[in-house]
Amino acid sequence: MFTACELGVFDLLLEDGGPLSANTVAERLGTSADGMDRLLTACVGLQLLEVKEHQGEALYSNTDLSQIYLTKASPRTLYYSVAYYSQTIYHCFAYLTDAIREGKSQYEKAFGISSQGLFEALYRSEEEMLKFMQLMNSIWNICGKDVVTAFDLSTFTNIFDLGGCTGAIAKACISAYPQSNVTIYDLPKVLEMAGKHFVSPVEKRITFHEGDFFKDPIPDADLYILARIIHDWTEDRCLELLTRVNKVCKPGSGVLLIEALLNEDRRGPITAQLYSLNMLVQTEGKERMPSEYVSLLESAGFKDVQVRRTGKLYDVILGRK
Ligand code: SAM
Ligand code: ASE
Repeated sequence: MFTACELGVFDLLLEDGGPLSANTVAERLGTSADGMDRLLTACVGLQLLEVKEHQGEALYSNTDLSQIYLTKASPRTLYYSVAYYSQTIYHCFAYLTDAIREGKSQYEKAFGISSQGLFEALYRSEEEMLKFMQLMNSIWNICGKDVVTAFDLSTFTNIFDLGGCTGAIAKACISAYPQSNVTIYDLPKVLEMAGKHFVSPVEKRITFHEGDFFKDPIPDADLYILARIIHDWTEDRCLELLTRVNKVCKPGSGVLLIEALLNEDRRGPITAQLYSLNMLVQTEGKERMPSEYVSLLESAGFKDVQVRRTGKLYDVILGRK
């Protein structure tokens, strides 16, 4: 799947329209004929391609699944997620055995780098930063609306998205809540990239605020969203960050965590279980159960903590000061 995506197999079959032979695909994409023939056959086995015989020749076309999720131009594309999994996460998983032995991230080992911290490594070049941001952005095309509507957030009009990255959650918020204004709080270089590639200046209800959420002031707001932030960090760092957020909250203000929740008995869902291994090989964090988020939020001073599952990949936890 990774290779077919990266070579542009699904994009070619979409653009061309008609079913194509392995030879034609190989020619158009500049690959070996034999290699492409085997790859397309394997994609049929994975149900990513359909094949039919025409005058003794096998002709390939996309399945609905690959057309929707694996072509670059689709509004629900996961192309950029697949690219990141292929180029980055897959390499870290090659060291999963070491990660389990040592109980720590293998990211620097996998890429032969050394750095001060997680995001210094992830953002070691503009190219890497953009790839990570595209990964972060893509899943919200599929479940952004579900996470921002799991609770009624219409009473919150001044929203800060801490570590808001490409603004995907901010866009989902302003489209679900006509009264809301959202500020994306993130590191300066991330916001620079977000402005260039992801957020249009026409969008007056989205603004940027540069800062380091561990060190710099966090401005006043009635709701703070932290999507996939807590799962990146150690228990101590999480408590430090949530306590900082609690300090700037007024009574009645809220904090909304968006994360992939494990079941309380940790027997599932399989996506969250695998994401937790992903957090191990790549970060200092992990995926958590609802009770763990409730206790983190309560330790940071929040109360009335509620948990909602969306039935999709990511779930939500709402706390109040
Ligand atoms: N919330 C986005 C989402 O769910 O798609 C992005 C999540 S990403 C895992 C973590 C985000 O936190 C990145 O955009 C990163 O740049 C930002 N971040 C990391 N450390 C930060 C810091 N110290 N201050 C502000 N933002 C930070
Ligand atoms: C992080 C999230 C991720 C840090 C590193 C990461 C993911 C991959 N590497 O906070 C996200 C995985 N989830 C999806 C839907 O791709």
